[in-house]
Amino acid sequence: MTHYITRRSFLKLSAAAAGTLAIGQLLPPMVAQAATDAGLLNAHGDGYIPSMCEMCVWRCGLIAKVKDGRVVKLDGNPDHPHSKGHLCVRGQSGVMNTYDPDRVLDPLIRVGQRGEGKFRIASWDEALDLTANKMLAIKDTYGPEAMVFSSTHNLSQPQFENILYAFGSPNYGTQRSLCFNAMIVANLMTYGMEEPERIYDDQLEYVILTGRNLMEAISTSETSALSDGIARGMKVVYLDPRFTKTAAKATEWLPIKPGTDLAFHLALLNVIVTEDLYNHSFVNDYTVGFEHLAQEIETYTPEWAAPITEISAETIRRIAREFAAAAPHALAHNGWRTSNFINSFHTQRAITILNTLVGNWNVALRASGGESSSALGAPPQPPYPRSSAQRLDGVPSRYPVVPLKLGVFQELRESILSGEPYQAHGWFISRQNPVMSLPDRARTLAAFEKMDFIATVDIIMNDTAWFSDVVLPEASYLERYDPLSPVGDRVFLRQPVIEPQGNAKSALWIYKQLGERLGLGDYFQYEDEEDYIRQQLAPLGVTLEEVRSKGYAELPPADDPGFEWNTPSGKIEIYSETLANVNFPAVPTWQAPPEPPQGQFYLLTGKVAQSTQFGTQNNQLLHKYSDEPRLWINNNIAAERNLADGDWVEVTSEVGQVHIHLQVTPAIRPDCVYLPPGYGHLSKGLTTAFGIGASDSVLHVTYSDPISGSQALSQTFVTVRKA
Ligand SMILES: Nc1nc2c(c(=O)[nH]1)N[C@H]1C(S)=C(S)[C@@H](COP(=O)(O)OP(=O)(O)OC[C@H]3O[C@@H](n4cnc5c(=O)[nH]c(N)nc54)[C@H](O)[C@@H]3O)O[C@H]1N2
Ligand SMILES: Nc1nc2c(c(=O)[nH]1)N[C@H]1C(S)=C(S)[C@@H](COP(=O)(O)OP(=O)(O)OC[C@H]3O[C@@H](n4cnc5c(=O)[nH]c(N)nc54)[C@H](O)[C@@H]3O)O[C@H]1N2
Ligand code: SF4
Ligand SMILES: [Mo]
Repeated sequence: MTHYITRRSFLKLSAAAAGTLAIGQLLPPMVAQAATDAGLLNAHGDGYIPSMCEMCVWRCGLIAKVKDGRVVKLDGNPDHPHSKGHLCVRGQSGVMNTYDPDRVLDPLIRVGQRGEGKFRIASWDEALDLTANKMLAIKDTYGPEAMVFSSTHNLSQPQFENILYAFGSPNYGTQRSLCFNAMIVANLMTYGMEEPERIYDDQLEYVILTGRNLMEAISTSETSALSDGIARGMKVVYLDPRFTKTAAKATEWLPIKPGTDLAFHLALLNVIVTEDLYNHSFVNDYTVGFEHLAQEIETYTPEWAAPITEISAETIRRIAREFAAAAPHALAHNGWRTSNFINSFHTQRAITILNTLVGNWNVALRASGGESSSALGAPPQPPYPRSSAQRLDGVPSRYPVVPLKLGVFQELRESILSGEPYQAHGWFISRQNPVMSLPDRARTLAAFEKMDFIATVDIIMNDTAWFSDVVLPEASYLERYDPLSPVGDRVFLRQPVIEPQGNAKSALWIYKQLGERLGLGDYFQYEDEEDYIRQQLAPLGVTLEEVRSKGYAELPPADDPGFEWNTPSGKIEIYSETLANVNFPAVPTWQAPPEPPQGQFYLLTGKVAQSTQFGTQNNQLLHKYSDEPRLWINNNIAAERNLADGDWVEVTSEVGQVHIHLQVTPAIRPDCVYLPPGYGHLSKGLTTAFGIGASDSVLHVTYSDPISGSQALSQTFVTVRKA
């Protein structure tokens, strides 16, 4: 049967699915039993079941209301430290993630040309056999390294990683270099840890947010802590070329010139050192290299930074003094998506050092208790085979300080295109949409053309699945188990609150089945999903049955490392010998980023509260809350250029062109434009989202920060003219 995905055939498919639902979607029996025993479900099987949200990577605790075998409402679980009883608008709309009429509910095998959208429905056996055979053929002909794997952070990533490392490929693309490499690598070089936890206690008085738009780019716990802090008078300084919702809540909005945050922070360091406002005993006892910094920043005065940042010297000096006066109850937030410019690594290092100089460790920042997961069990498995092949993304040869698990995804794509140092032939993708998230979409599609085989695991026909040869449909987060999720001193359970629709399956099942077909069964020593979780829970002495009704189990408290850092010196490294050894500046130093030529604009990206990346625009509930995405342009510039609100414009960068309606607003600097992300889909299998807006990935030029490998997402310059 040829399944040509058009709106009509999707509707036909979904009508068939709805037919099966109408005669009674089932609750998973063991889950329903536990909820009934705990008094959460009534005799008809209606009531409440705890689980976890997956509308973004934050994984808040939820309580699903089920009625007649269907999920009808989602609320926050008050016991979860992230959500504390609340779900954001995306979390509350998660019902339509499961009941999206565009869900892929059967394995699909491509029958037309790539990108044509012609697929036929296949059985799991056929789709998995085909996938395994193609992967093994590539391995036999070119070696395991010719298979590339990529996935974005999720709970079944350990099973995904088992497939790739046991298969023997070193080529692993994650979203991290498009997201937070600069921040993570800077933290590793300074504190020897990926990300210290930020403490928002009642004492915090002063926060500097560098492009961290917490009111829209949501992390529930931090977003609500920020609101609470503002309500009790905490001062918030917010740097962003756009007036975002966080700017609206901040005490002070500084519309900094893009790419110059480094100059701003270097000048803060200059004032704090030259005016002797730093914490001498903390610096003496717990840091190395202060004198190198003091020397480097001598010339970085507020007067030097003012014309660069377009923030006055008085303002910079005042903020430095206020920050130091509030210390240690002061926090310079190191951001999350810190992939803006090729100097973002130094910006991040400057921020870590600003925190260090005022000695806010264990007051505003502390070691994160991330290692509590080591208290969990896991099925036994053999060690991975050693891969002698070079990684295609240039880690560590060209990126010596980037950890392997971070990688440099956009460089991996470049190597596929160049065929150097060797040619990749296959790509296995899960829970990721590189067609949209990598810069320069045309190059990503060209890289796909070089592939003999592409397989994608997703819940909908995302743009990457649209260009794949096989699509393996995962059950949605309300329909499946995942490995446990440790958060602080608890471990949370994702459990199915309804049975999967159609033939969708959990990732735990999919990877085990694929692993066995690849001859890697030893890496998947669990009977089924419940057995896997039982093995995880075993050392805690609690049963899965006990965890089901509460949704979590307690973990033994993690050790508090206090004032110990996992750096070569055991101290906070203001000067990093590790960086010096590979010929990178060992203390932050000014690097001017490129600026747009006359008449062009910086193209900015930034999250919106009602969608997650590129994966939720097709959600029919969220769609209702979303305005048409338009290109923001400053009102004075629009007037100068005779452009009006709503005009249809042509936006052109050196690599691509899009067309979009204009939004004329004073809420953006005159030298910038902003395109809300997540639209401009290529997949016609997304019938709600297709045809709306434009994708900035068409315009983004590929630039990697040479130290952290972060893609510089604000470093694309565009022209705008009436179309
Ligand atoms: N609702 C929602 N929440 C999310 C997500 C989502 O998709 N939707 N995604 C999650 C993820 S994966 C991430 S990484 C985080 C990201 O959260 P954030 O770190 O806040 O990142 P963005 O929203 O991408 O960008 C923040 C701001 O940076 C500004 N900006 C651009 N260039 C510069 C510059 O040079 N300097 C300064 N100071 N600002 C600049 C942009 O105008 C934008 O407003 O959000 C998380 N939370
Ligand atoms: N232009 C531009 N590019 C960017 C950014 C930007 O703001 N603008 N942001 C950058 C950042 S911060 C990040 S983190 C990356 C994100 O980049 P990606 O990770 O590539 O993008 P997502 O849209 O988050 O991809 C997640 C995919 O998971 C699918 N999915 C959802 N639920 C499930 C599930 O239960 N199972 C499975 N198997 N799949 C599921 C969704 O349908 C979606 O296709 O993009 C980066 N690139
Ligand atoms: S922040 Fe929102 S979308 Fe993300 S897990 Fe929490 S409720 Fe879900
Ligand atoms: Mo991200």
